[in-house]
Amino acid sequence: MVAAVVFAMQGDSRPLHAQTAPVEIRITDSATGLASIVVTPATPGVLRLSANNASDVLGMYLEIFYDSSHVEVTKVTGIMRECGTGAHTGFSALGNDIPENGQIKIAAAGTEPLVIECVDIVDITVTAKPNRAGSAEIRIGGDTEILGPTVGETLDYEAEPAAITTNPSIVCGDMDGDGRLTVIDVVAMLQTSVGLIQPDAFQTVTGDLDRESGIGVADALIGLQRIVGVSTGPLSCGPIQP
Ligand SMILES: [Ca+2]
Ligand SMILES: [Ca+2]
Repeated sequence: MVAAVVFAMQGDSRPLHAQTAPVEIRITDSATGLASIVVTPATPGVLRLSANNASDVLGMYLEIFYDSSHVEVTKVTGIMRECGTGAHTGFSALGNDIPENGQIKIAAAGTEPLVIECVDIVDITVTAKPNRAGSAEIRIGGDTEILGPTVGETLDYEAEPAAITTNPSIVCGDMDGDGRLTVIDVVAMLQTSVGLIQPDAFQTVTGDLDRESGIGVADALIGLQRIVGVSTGPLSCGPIQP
C-alpha cells in the first residue's frame, strides 16, 4: 500500500531535471585564468566571474564578499557572454552595485534558460588599498541563488574562493592608510608615541620618519614640517635593518 502511494506521488511529480552536476561559479584573474591575483594601489587587476555547467540556468542572484580593509573594488562590468567565444547568451537583465562594506550583488536573468555550458558574468576591477599588504579572499556566498529552468526551482552550485594578494606601496608618514600624509597621521604618530595606538606592521614602518627609536615626537615633527612645506624632497621611513 505504501509503495503504491509513493509510486503514485512519483508519477505526479514533474520530470526529473536533466542537471546532474552543480553549477560551478568561478572567480579567476581575467588575464591568467588563475584563481589568484596580485594587485597594488598602482596596478589594479580584473577578476572574471564565470559560471560553468550553466546550461538550464534561468537566472542568478550572486552575493560576493571581499575584505574591504585590504581591497577596493572600483568597477563591476557586466559581460553575460559565452566563455571563450563571446557570443551573446540571451540574458537580458543585469544589476550590480559596489557598496563600501565589502559586498557586491549581481542579478542576471534571461527570458529563456541558458543553452550554453559556460557564461562569463561580470568583470570585477580590484585594487589594493595603500599600506595594506596581505592576503584577502573574494568569495561567493550569502543569499546566492541559481534559478533553474522551472519557475521556483533552484539549482545546486559550487564556488571556490579566489585569493587576492595585495602588495603595498609604502607611503611614508601615512598612518591611517589613505595614501597621503596629513595632520591626521601626525596626530596618530603622537598617539602612538604615548601608547594610545599600538602600531601595526605597516604603521611601524610608515610612522618612523627619522628611522630610529620607533615612532615618537621626532617623527611627528618631521611629518608636520613636511605638511607645512618646511621640508621637501624624498621622505624615507621605516626602521633601519641591523
Ligand atoms: Ca594618511
Ligand atoms: Ca622614529
